[in-house]
Amino acid sequence: MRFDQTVTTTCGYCGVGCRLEAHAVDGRVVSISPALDGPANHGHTCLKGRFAHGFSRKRDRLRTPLIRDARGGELRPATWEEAIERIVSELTRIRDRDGGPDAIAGLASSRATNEDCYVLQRLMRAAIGTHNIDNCSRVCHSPTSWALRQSLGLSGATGSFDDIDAAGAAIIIGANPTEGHPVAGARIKQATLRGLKLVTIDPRRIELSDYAVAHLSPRPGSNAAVMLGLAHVVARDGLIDREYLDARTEGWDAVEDLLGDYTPGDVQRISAVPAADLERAAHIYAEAGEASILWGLGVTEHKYGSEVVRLICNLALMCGKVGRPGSALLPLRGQNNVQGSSDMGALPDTFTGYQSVADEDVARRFEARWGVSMKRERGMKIPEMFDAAVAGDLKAMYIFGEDVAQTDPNTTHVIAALEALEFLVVQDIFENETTRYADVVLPASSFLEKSGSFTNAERRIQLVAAAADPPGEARTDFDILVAVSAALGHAMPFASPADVMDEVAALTPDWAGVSHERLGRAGLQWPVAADGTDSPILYRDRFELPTGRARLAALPYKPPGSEASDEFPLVLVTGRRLEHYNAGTMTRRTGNLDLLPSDWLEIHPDDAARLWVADGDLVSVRSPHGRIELPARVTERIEPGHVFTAFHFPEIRTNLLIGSSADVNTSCPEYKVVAVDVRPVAEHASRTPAIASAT
Ligand SMILES: Nc1nc2c(c(=O)[nH]1)N[C@H]1C(S)=C(S)[C@@H](COP(=O)(O)OP(=O)(O)OC[C@H]3O[C@@H](n4cnc5c(=O)[nH]c(N)nc54)[C@H](O)[C@@H]3O)O[C@H]1N2
Ligand SMILES: Nc1nc2c(c(=O)[nH]1)N[C@H]1C(S)=C(S)[C@@H](COP(=O)(O)OP(=O)(O)OC[C@H]3O[C@@H](n4cnc5c(=O)[nH]c(N)nc54)[C@H](O)[C@@H]3O)O[C@H]1N2
Ligand code: SF4
Ligand SMILES: [Mo]
Repeated sequence: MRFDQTVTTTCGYCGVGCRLEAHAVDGRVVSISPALDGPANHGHTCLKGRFAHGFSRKRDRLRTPLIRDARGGELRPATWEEAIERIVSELTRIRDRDGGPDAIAGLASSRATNEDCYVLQRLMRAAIGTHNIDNCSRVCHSPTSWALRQSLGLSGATGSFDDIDAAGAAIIIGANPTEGHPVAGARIKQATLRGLKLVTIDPRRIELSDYAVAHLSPRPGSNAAVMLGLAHVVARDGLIDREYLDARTEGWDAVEDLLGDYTPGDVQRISAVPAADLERAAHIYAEAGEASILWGLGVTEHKYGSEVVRLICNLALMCGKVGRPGSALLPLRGQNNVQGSSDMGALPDTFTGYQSVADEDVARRFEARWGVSMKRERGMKIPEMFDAAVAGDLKAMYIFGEDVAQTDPNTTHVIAALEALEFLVVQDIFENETTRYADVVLPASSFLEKSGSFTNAERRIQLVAAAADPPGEARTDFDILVAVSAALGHAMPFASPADVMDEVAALTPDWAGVSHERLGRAGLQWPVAADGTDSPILYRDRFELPTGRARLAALPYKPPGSEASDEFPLVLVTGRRLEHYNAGTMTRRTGNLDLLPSDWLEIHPDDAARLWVADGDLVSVRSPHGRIELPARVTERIEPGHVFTAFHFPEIRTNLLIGSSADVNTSCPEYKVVAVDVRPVAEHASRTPAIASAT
C-alpha cells in the first residue's frame, strides 16, 4: 500500500484520546499534527502525541516471528507458519492433556484497539476455554471501575473533559495531569486562569498546585481520612444538598454516624493536612454551583484504593454534584484504551460491557453466538496468574502488549513466574523485558499501522486509522489473533475490525448503536442506544442500580500496607514523567530520550542533608523486596520523609522494590507506598547483599 496522505486517527499513548492528523509519505509517518475538531483535545496535543512517532520506523522493531528452541537459548527468526504451529502444538498439548484450559492465561493490551482486545478475550474463552484473561487495568484503575459500579452503577467517568470548563471548582486528588494527561492538564490550567477554583491533594506539590487556590499534602496512603474529613465539614457546616441526598441516594445514616470520628483535628493527626486547609477545601467544593472531582493512581494504587473511590463518590453525592454539566466524577484513566480493553471483556469476571460471566442469560447469549460452552466461574486476575505459575498450576501465558517483567510489581516474583511457565507467547512491537522469557515472539503493529477504535477516559469510542504499513513481516494484532484462533480450531467470522464492532454491538446493550460508520470524526460516548444516541453525561435522572439510587458507603480510614519503620524510614511513592510512557519501549526510541535520558530519586533537602546525599549523587534504595541504584535530585516539591521516582527505565528496575500488597477488593498493587531505606550508594553495596537483578 502506498500513502502520500493524511489520515485522521487517535493518539495511542494516554487516555485523553487526542485526535491526530498523521501525515505519511511512502508508507511511513513523517509528522503528526492535532486534529482541530478533536472533542477531547480541541486542536492541541502533547509532546508524545505530536512528536513521539519515530519509534515506528526504528530498525529494532520486531519484523519477523521469533522462536526459542530451548530454554536459555537465543531467539531466532522463524516463519509465521512455524510460529503459529508451535503455539498451536504447545497450547493444545496443555489444554487437552497437561493442565486443562485453566492452565493457560492471556493478557490483553490496553495499548491496542477495542477490536484487538475483543478478539483476544474471545480467543481465550472460546478457542482455549478459560476465563483467565485480564489487562493492565488490574494494576491501574481497577479500584475505580469496581467502586463506580458499586456506588453508581457503570464503570466509567460520569461526564467529559468539557465539564472542566463548565465547573466553578474542582478537586484533583492523586493525579498529576500536566505529566500524565498533558492536554487535560493544559485545559485545567486554562480553566483556572478563567476563574476555576482548583484544590490539589497530593503528597507532592505538583505543577497544577501552582494554579490552585488550595493545596493539601497528605501522607501517602491517608486519602480515606482526607475524604472523610471533607465530608465531615460538609455535614457539620450545613453544606449537604438534602433534596438530592433524599431523592437519589441510600445509606446516608451509616455514613453520618461514621463521619463523627473524622473532625478536621482527627484528620490532621492521621494525614498531616492542616485542619484549616481541609475546612477551606470542603467549602470551595461544596459552595460552588457546579464542581467536579478528578483522580488518578494516587487514589487507586493503594491497599484501600477502591474504598477511597467510594468515599469520593460519597462526597459528590452529599453535595448533589453528579449528573449535570460541570458536576462530574472524572477518573483520569491511564492508557489510550484501558477503558476499552475492560469494556471489551478482557477481564476474568466479565464479558463485554461488564456483563458477568456468572449470569446465566448473558453466558448463554455468548455461548450461542460463539458455538461453545463456558464455565460460570470467573478466571484468574493478573497477580493470581503469577502465583499459580510459581505454584505450577498455570503452565502457559499469551501476553499481548504488556511488559509485565518491567511494569508489574515485585519483579523478582514476576520473573520467577515467567520462568516457571512451560510456554510463553509474547505479541509486541519490540523486544522488551518480558520477551526475554518468551518461547515465541510475534511481531505486531503499532497504533499508527492499524485500524479499529480506542475508548478514552470520557467513555468516548473513537476511530483509529492506519497511516503506514507494519514493518517487514509484522502483521496487525487483529490479523494475528484471528489467525491463531483459527489455527486453534475456533475460526472467528471477522474479515475486518468493523465486523468485530458489529458483534460487540449485538452482544452488549450499552454498545447497541455503535458501528465504525457511526463513530465518524467525533466518536460516541457509551452507553449508545440502538438509534445511535450517545451519553456525554451519566445519571441525569437515575443511577444504574436496581433501585435507581446511588449507594453511599460507610468505610473508615485504615492504615496503608507498608509504613515507615526504623529499618525502612522513608516512604517511596512511584509515578510518571512527562517525556516517557510506562515501560518506555516507544518513548525511549524517540527524541524524548534526549529530553529525559534517565531517572532520578526526588528527596527533600532535610532528608538529603541527614543522609549526606548531595544533588546528583548516586543513591541506593532498599526495600524488603529488592534494591536499586539511581541519582538523587534534592527538591522541596516533596515532603520530608517521602521520596519519589518513576518506572520508565529497565536499567533502573524500580519495581524490584515493590511488594505484593494490593487493593483489598481488586488486587491493584500498592505501588504508591513502599517503606525504603536510602543511602549513598557505597554504603548499601558494602553492607547488604545486593538483590540480584533477576535477569
Ligand atoms: N507522560 C506519561 N503519561 C502517562 C503515562 C506515562 O507513563 N507517562 N502513563 C499513563 C497511565 S498508564 C496512567 S494510569 C496515567 C496515570 O496518571 P496519574 O494518575 O496522574 O499518575 P501518577 O503520576 O502515577 O500518580 C499521580 C499522583 O499521585 C500522587 N500520590 C501518590 N500517593 C498518593 C496518596 O496517598 N494520596 C494522594 N492524594 N496522592 C498520592 C503522586 O505523588 C502523583 O503525583 O498516566 C498515563 N499517562
Ligand atoms: N512502580 C510503578 N509501576 C507501575 C505503575 C506505577 O505507578 N508505579 N503504574 C502501572 C500502570 S498504571 C500501568 S497501566 C502499567 C503499564 O504497564 P505496561 O502495560 O506494561 O506498559 P506499556 O509501556 O504501556 O506497554 C506495554 C507493551 O505494549 C507494547 N505495545 C504498544 N503498542 C502496542 C500494540 O499496538 N500492539 C502490541 N502487540 N503491543 C504494543 C509496548 O511495546 C510495550 O512492550 O504499569 C504499571 N506499573
Ligand atoms: S495528551 Fe495523551 S492522548 Fe493527547 S497527545 Fe498527549 S499522550 Fe496523546
Ligand atoms: Mo495505567
